[in-house]
Amino acid sequence: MSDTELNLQPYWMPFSHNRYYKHDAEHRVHRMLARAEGSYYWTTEGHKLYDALSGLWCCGLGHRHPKLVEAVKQQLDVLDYGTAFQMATPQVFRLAERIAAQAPAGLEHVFFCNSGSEAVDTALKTALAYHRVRGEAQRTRFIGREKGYHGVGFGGISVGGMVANRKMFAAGMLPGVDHLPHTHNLQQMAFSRGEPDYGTHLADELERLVALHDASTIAAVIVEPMQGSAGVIVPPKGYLKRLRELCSKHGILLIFDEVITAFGRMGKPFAAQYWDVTPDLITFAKGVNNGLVPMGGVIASKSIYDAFMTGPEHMVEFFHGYTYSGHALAVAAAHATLDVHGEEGTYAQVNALSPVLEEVVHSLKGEANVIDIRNCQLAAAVEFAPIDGKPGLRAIRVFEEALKRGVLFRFTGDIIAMGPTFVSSPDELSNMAEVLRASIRAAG
Ligand code: PXG
Repeated sequence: MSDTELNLQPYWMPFSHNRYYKHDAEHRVHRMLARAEGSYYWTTEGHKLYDALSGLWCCGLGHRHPKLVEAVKQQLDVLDYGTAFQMATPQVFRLAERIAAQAPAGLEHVFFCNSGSEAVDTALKTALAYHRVRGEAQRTRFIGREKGYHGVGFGGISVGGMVANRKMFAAGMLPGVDHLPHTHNLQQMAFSRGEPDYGTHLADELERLVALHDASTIAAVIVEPMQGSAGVIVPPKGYLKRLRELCSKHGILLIFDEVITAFGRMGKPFAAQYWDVTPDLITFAKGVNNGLVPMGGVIASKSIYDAFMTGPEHMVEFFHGYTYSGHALAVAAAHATLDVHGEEGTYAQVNALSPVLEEVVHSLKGEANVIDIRNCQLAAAVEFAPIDGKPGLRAIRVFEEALKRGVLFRFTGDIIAMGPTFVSSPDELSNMAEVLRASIRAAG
């Protein structure tokens, strides 16, 4: 079916400029996907696009990896949907065991859901209920961070720190949420490679919030170890360690939202290991099964899980769960993903590619309107000075120029973000950066 035969109105596109996309065919050029393989998409016009964000950060192994496709096909021949409450499959138990085995020591129990937003909801609810079951029910406050993205549930937008995602829904926000300051400071850290030297002290703002609210009212702090959606904001050196120390000192749970960082992008199973900081809860989604079938989850420490395991044994311990928790197809895809990580040495691949990404993106310093370049393992972003009075438009123009040249970037505000597939070659990364350079020049 060609673009012109499509009725574009019924589909309300998520997080998209619906009118810009639908009203002008020019704006849809190379933006209708037909198929994908490895690190590439093909559009309905047959135009080939290098996928510079691995889907939406989820397809690190590339699209339609044969082992993953086969695993899901085989699962379909055996069991489609298996009822999730009070029943289970051997595969879901094994998957939890495998994930826990890769997690930092002490994080031993895995709760499954279907997205990052649900994982965040699950983690926040776990934190609240945990304090309640151990007799500290007054610990109800959550601390998030400015510029944080924790999905789109009411919990996630409440602890999140992106104004556009919050302001429309202000009336529905969770009460009792406060925020740490974000750590991005253009004057102090523009063009830092990897972790910036500046900003460690910003973790101490938690002490100020504790002094304001009293530790006894605070349930948890939730942060993305690396802020992905805000445009790859890398934690200052020592920042996460300091947060960990302060949370431990005050009996506050630390939640790492690893929806983007888990399962490969940091060159380790989890960012917690990359930074050698162990939180009490980790959320994951996306990479757990390479985006093949929606899946998310939370990994909880032994002490959190154990705290729930009280009362009569025949009773439900945690009144929480989803129809599709541990969906058989998602589980099959996740097993295959973990297999491929082992067989193909994914983490080593990411560690080898990351310095290449750093080199090629930082080579864009000096291009017109580029005001910052950031990178962290296999994630990077280039930030532009906005066009006067039209914030966001410059990045859209760069995005459109890049589409013509065969690369699909992610734009958000005046930032172009990159999260290449783990299976990209150094040449593909360098081509990606050169396309970005040419697109910046063409966009003017
Ligand atoms: N937490 C984090 C840290 C995320 O990055 C979510 C929760 C929500 O996940 P779901 O599965 O509910 O969408 C995310 C999602 C981008 C981009 O361009 C990032 C996300 C999603 C889509 C685009 O950076 N992150």
